[in-house]
Amino acid sequence: MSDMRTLGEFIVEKQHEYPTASGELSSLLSSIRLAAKIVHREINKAGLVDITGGFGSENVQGEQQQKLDVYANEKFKAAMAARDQVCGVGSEEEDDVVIFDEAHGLNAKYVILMDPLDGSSNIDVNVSVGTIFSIYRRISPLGQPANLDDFLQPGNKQVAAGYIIYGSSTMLVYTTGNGVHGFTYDPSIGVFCLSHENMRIPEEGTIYSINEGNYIKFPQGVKKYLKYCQENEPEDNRPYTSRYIGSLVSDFHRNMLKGGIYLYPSTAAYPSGKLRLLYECNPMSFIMEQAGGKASDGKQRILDIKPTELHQRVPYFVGSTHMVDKVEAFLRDSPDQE
Ligand code: AHM
Ligand code: MG
Repeated sequence: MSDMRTLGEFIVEKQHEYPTASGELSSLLSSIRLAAKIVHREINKAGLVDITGGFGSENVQGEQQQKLDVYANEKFKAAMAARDQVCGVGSEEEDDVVIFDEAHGLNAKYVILMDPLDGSSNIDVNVSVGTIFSIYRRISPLGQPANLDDFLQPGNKQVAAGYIIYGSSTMLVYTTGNGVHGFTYDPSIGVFCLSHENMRIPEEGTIYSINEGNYIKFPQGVKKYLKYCQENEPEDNRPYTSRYIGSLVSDFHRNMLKGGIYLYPSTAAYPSGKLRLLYECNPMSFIMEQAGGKASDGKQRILDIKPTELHQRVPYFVGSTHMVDKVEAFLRDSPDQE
């Protein structure tokens, strides 16, 4: 039940907890809130107007872009460019980083990385999609254009991260490193209301989420872990339940609320995993750790990986701590031949 605090009020309230805060991050989060409302509106009319379907172009990873991918990318970029807090944007939908080198961009201290519309192939079939974002303080000096190094920082340097899920209701979930908070959008008044303060994931869960169609090429450790999930051990709540939407934000959100694990290991089509480190795995991992869960590439903490490329992919295991520990143990005990 909402306690009638809005996202805007909550952001201001939290800012007071940091005496040195200048308000720029708060203002940046407000820009995201605005773009989220616009994208929410567009997604909700996707079935009504001729806006769904392929856009005819491919993004840098060779995937077909949907119209709403492009729309969301433009809206989030425009919301960032219109204010003074962001000096550049990295996006799944942009081949290269976009640097804001006008006067206000030069003096802005944050960069943002985003997947403006993740899981967008689900829109045509009325399944939930999401926006994911990750915010860093720039490392290049103020007064100069930002550069790629500002974006290639490890995830443990994030100052904020969040996602918006456009589902049966639209929600915005974010962290600034002090817990995870969720806000549900009330479209009748155009406001995000606090609905999930201080979200925590159970340490142990009973849901596993993976695209089992790729099974044949999974690492041995993952195959063994899946068998473990399916074994009949009622005292241990096994067999677990399999749930896979194929939309990271939705699968993640459900697992965070109920307890579970999401896995995207290496596959035949994606030998390094499918998901992108900088704007999918890092922000989700920051949120997951802040909610008391764990995120790993199978061997190491996602947030400690030093990125080398903007669109880098990584195997991904995220969710309830004990479940991620378990899959790591299986991977350690059953290494694949290199
Ligand atoms: P996208 O960024 O091209 O939308 O791909 C990311 C999506 C995730 O949301 C989802 O978890 C995953 O890809 C599903 O992949 P698959 O269809 O291979 O199971
Ligand atoms: Mg994506």
